[in-house]
Amino acid sequence: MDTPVQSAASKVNDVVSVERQGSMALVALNNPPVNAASQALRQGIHQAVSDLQKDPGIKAIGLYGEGRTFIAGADIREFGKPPQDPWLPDLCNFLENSETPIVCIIHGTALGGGLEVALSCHARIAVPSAKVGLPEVTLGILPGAGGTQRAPRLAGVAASLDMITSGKPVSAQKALESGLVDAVEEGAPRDLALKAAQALADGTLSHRKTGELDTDADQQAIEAYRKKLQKTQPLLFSPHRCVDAVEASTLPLADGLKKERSLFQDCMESPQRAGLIHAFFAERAVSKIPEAKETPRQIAKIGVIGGGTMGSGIATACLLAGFDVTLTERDQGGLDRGLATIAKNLDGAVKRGKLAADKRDQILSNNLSSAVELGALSEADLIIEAVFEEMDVKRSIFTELDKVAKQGAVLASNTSYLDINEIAAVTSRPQDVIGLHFFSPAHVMRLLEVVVADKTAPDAVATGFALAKKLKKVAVRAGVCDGFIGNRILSFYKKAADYMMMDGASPEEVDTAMTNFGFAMGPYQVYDLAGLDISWATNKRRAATRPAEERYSPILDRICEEGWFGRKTGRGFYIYDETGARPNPDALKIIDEERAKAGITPRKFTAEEIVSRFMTAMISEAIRVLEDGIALRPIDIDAVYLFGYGFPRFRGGPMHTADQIGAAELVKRIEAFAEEDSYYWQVPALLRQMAETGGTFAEKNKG
Ligand code: TC6
Repeated sequence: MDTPVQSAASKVNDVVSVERQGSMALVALNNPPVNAASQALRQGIHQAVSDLQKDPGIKAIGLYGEGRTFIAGADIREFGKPPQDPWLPDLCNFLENSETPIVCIIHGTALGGGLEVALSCHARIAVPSAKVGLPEVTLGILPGAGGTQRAPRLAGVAASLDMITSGKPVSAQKALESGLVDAVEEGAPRDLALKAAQALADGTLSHRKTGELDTDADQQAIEAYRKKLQKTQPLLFSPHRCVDAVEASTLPLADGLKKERSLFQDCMESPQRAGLIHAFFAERAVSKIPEAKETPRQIAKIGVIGGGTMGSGIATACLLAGFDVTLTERDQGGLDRGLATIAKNLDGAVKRGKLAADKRDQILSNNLSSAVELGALSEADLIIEAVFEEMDVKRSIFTELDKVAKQGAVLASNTSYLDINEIAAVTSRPQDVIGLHFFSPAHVMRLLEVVVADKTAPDAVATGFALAKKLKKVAVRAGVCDGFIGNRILSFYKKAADYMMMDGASPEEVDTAMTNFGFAMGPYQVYDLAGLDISWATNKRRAATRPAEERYSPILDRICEEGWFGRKTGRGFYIYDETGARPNPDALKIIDEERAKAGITPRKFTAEEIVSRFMTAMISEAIRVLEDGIALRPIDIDAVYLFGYGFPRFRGGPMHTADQIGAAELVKRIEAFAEEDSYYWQVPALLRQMAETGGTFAEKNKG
């Protein structure tokens, strides 16, 4: 009998190593942080498996990931660059055709190209906590390494369409039920790999061959998805190509793979791919701030001042993340309303399946307390003020907080526009004062602007970011100015929409043009949803300081004078009733009257012109926000708009869009618009410089 060969792991390259255990071989992947299938990983796997295939003593191979996960996908950073051998699709075909059978162990996540590698192996074992998925569609592409062909052969067409067009990962258990994995087992990946390789060699783990599909049910599922996606995602490119690719799984494998490849290339060339990948990195880039190395302060107890929509939403978000929350209000009536809103929000979380019903009861009885005086917040580690937008009210609250809050507590204001320096100045501890600007509904929207005032301590900033992580929000660092990043830009481009409305475009035309561009809602739909009274109050606040040269549209104020505040009153720019929303004819009458008063003969705006003016206005103010240092990098502005303002993800954000349009073209547009209003339309210095000397905002993200 041969003596079993045992070897310490030997390196194939920096990220792949091989260990021999008798007639079994283990191939370990170690490419932190997520074992992305970079060129080195692909090359290492290829090299390891081809060496092992040549060894007649090796009967089976176990492939597993070291660190926190199996392969989390192709290396996204390589997209858009010239492909380097071995290509992932070629590697997958090579693995599938290996004479020496291969089993892989999935722990952490096997996503995208990672799952495609797994599907090419001859068997798959997942640990119970593992997740598998094909999220390529969220990046504007499709599973291009055989996923659209091999998943249907293992899990069926309907289950694969669901996974591939939604991009959502599924649990190990679900993957087992659908046939994507062969077993779910507890254990360390290396141990499982050895055991499974042995079982594969023994024949106790079957080596599954896949067959061809072509049934009526499959064809029906394909047609159903095609119809559904045309309705739900008409603007997106890749989901439709995903369906086409899955349809090709009814062909012989080689033909299906060929079709998949060509559809994949179409997706790679689509600008949506670049926008969606930019959005993926934006979500992660924003946490790279100067204060990232600071140790955040410990937060367990949070105080929230104000039980309105925002305060209750913030309290809900904190409760859902496991914090103890004390809500305070001026009087019992306000407190009761706030507590009722929190209970309603938690009920909504139960209905959406985000929270178990018994957990909701526990939260309400154990983690939430309330009071009508600020003294109740003396134990809080973080206090978030969310009362209405009036500086005097905020100042008096912070003066009081300075007396009652414990030393070291972070004192935050949820103001959307006001000066945090002025608020901090009424306390004896400006280093603890910060802006935490949530977006409504605060327990749903992902954006959190962390507003850093002149004297805010670095560890208070780090605390804001740590809080966002716990709340599963995207925190973006912002400087102090009227409206910070998001609302400052919004205040500016809203005027561009209002000027178009004064000059002849209807609110509905503007909204339709912008929703067709990809926004979740048009500006007038947003006005109505947020409440016109809020914008009316801002208009009044700014009236005294509004420069005489600035053009002003009084339409919104006039609508508010009628008591129409948008959705909450059933009327605004639109009328809302059980039949849905339709343009408000009385608002249109006001618009006509105001045009006549201003001596304007209304003119026609094409959808293209509306988008051009709207986006150019948004981008030009975004550039000024960057010039003023209010945002750290262009990508921070993109994240604010993607996660807080319904900006179409496939367009990557305003600054990514600016790069697509090009600096020279933007300058040309602003100069043309400036012929009719040279006060509003001004070329930002940075844009002019970029138009003259070249350069992109993408480059500025790196610096
Ligand atoms: C595909 O596979 C296509 C195949 C067809 C080919 C023909 N590449 O999210 P985290 C980085 S498409 C490169 O904070 P988590 C990430 O940027 C791909 N880098 O961690 C971050 O870097 P930073 C399909 C990647 O534990 C760091 O890793 N796959 C990749 O919260 C940590 O990431 C996907 O779409 C990557 N693929 O979540 C999966 N993935 O520290 C995308 C991550 O320098 N990834 N990074 O900022 C994820 O969903 C999550 O990262 C996760 C881990 C669930 C794997």
